[in-house]
Parts: sequence; C-alpha cells; structure tokens
Amino acid sequence: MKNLKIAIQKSGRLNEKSVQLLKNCGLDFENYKSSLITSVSNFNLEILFLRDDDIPGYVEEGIADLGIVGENVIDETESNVAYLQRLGFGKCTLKLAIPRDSKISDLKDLNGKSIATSYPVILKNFLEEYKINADIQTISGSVEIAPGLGLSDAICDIVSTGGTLKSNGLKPFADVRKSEAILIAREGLEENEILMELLQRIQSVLRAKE
Ligand code: PRT
Ligand code: ZN
Repeated sequence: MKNLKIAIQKSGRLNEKSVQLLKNCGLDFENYKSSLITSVSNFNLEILFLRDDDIPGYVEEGIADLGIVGENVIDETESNVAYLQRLGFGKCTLKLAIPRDSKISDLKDLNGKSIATSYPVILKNFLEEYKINADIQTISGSVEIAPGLGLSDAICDIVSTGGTLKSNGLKPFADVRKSEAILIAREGLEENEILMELLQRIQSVLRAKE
C-alpha cells in the first residue's frame, strides 16, 4: 500500500507534542532535526517537517495527505481541508487586547480605530460579523508592542497565559476564537485504510489521557 505523508511543525510550539503523539501511537521514526522528511519504519507513513503556516496549503494541494496544525492557522489560510480530530494540545485563544488605560469598553468602540494583528483574515471576518469598521494593520510578529509604539489602538493576537499582554501594558478585551492543534486531511482521504488505522491509534492515545 502507498505510504501516506503527514506534515507536522518543524520547530516551535507544536513540534514536540506532535512528535510525541505519533510516538505514543507506536510509530518508530528518527526525529532528524535537519531533514525535511523522515520515514516511519513500522507503519506506512512518512513525516514532513514544515513551517506551520505552510501545512494547510500542502494538505489542501495533496503534497501531504495529513497535517497537524493549529486551528487558527487553518482559518487564517482559509484552506479547504477535512477536520479529523482535535488533539488537546497547543490550546490558546485569539483575543482582542487594548492598553490598560484605554477608553475602549465595548466592541462598537473599535469603529474607526486601528488594530494590529498577524491574523488579518480571521480579524476581518470577525469585524464583519459584528459590523465594525476598523483599520486592520497587518504585522508579522511582536504585535504586542504596536499600541506602545503608537501604531495601533488595539491588537488581535494569540494569548495563552496572558503574561505577554500584561508585560506590554495590555489587557484582554474580547475573545475572537479559541484554537488547539488538530489533525487535518486532504479532502477525499477519509476512507483510506492507513488513515483509519492511524486515527484509531490517535483516538486511543487521547482516551488514555482523559
Ligand atoms: O516557525 P513556524 O512558522 O512554524 O512557527 P510560528 O512561530 O508561526 O508558531 P509557534 O510555534 O509560535 O506557534 C504554533 C501554534 O501554537 C500557533 O499557531 C497556535 O496555534 C499555538 N499556540 C499556543 C501559540 C501560543 N499558544 C502562544 N502563546 N502560538 C503563539 N503564542 C504566542 C503569541 O503569539 C504571543 O506572542 O505566545 C505569546 C503569548 O503567550 P502568553 O502565554 O504570554 O499569553
Ligand atoms: Zn508560523
């Protein structure tokens, strides 16, 4: 049977737990940090190590069959992939946050204001849903410093402990979406036997953790 390819994050917050999950499923592979691809010796699977932002696109285009990535990244890239299983790690919330002394107190106060984010697509959809007309400033990192630099009135960024907001003089204001790591597949793969076996193993690992 033809091997499936699963894309996981090469390095970053989801890498270690993605590798651990696959190992807990009984898959035997070398976790070569330097290579882009490794094969599993006891299962019909190859593992691709990628930037998380690239994973939904690789899966949508069928370059990879499966992927493990944050739901926030799938939403931001608006990829057309099948959601198979939430994995219980990488939990965070995309939040709107404002300076501690800000006068903004209601979502509608964001009208006419500027919001810095690395998630312009999710933010645009959220603002449209609440009929808010704000100026989205897209920046790729260190979003939390934007209000302090006078670049924006608010930010929209990932929060987990809240420590980063606090140390930048910001406070959370509204939740935009919750996220965790999820197993995705390319459309049409659902009945594949290798996938079904892998999914069963993943689900029993998750059940054992409950
Ligand atoms: O290199 P690559 O592109 O693959 O990685 P990356 O730098 O884009 O992503 P990475 O590794 O930082 O995060 C991968 C995924 O982890 C994200 O897409 C989320 O789904 C999830 N995740 C969970 C988080 C966090 N928690 C998190 N706290 N992603 C980012 N953060 C950042 C956040 O951006 C902010 O700067 O941590 C800071 C806030 O953390 P607290 O604990 O201070 O609130
Ligand atoms: Zn990334």
